[in-house]
Amino acid sequence: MKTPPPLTPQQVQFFHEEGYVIAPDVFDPAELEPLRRELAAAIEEKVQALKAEGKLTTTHAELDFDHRLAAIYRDSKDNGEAVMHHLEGRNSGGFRAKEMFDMIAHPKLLAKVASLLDTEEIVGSSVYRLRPKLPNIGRGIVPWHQDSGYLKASCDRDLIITCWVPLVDATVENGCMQILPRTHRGEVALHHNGGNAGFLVIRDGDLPADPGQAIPAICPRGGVVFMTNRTPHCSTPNYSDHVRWSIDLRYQSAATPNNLAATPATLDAEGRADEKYYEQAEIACYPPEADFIVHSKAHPETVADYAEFVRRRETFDRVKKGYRSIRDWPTLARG
Ligand SMILES: O=C(O)CCC(=O)C(=O)O
Repeated sequence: MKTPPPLTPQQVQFFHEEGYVIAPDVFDPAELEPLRRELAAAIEEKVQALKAEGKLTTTHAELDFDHRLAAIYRDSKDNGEAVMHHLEGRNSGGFRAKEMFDMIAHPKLLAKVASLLDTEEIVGSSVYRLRPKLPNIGRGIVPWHQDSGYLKASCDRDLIITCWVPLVDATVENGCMQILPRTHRGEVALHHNGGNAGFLVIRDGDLPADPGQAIPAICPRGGVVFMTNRTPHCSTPNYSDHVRWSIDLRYQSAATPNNLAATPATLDAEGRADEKYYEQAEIACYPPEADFIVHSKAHPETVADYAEFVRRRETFDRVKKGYRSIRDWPTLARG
């Protein structure tokens, strides 16, 4: 198969100077359809379960994927939350259907990531998220943060790339991200626990630049917003009538600390792994969630297929309770 094109040298330069780059045409929008269909099927599954339990009468089956969840939430906050929880927390750690993995491991995306990391040895992170941002509800609003705020401080100087992939056109109206450009080279800013919806937050005064300088990361369906782990970003409310569906995926060079070596030899009666496992998991920038090889020119036989991806994630979910806290941020003062 022909190797898909990397980012252009101009796009790579822009990324390193600005801390982000928006590539409008990474995918043919049709390539997002399998994931959109799978999500639509998962919504239908939960709607039918809620109906069978007598909690929901109007299923809104006539509405398309972009509108159905918004209507379910409008009718009943509890049902809307139940459906979102079903999607986001499916199998206790994020949506992990094959169609999601196919996006994470998509050759077109990995070719672009390789050009930003400047290596063909790429590790994918289980810290990927599905974000159904519903119209006019608060919990989709993500406060200012750098992804490094969630990662170990020892990885602050490493490059971990976030690929933000909208499944609908992302606009200012439906709450696309806001990005503070040219601010990714300094120290990681002070974050606080207890931001909106439980997210970490950088208070305006602790941001490396005036938030008024932020740019809206408008991105069409098929495009990708690439950001560094130290690029401050947030997202605003969705004022449209549809769900702003997106996924965010993370990648790093195989030379950056990871937990690939962590595979438990034994589990005790409480399901805890042996010490060696935790030591090897601890090395990673984000110890609790499984890293996996998504691309390797030197050792293609080590690249995880879907079964390996699921196996590693399930192992981590089973034994993850033993980790120390990732980062000791203070909590926002109330009042
Ligand atoms: O999707 C959003 O609104 C925010 C995404 C985000 O904060 C992230 O990908 O780190």
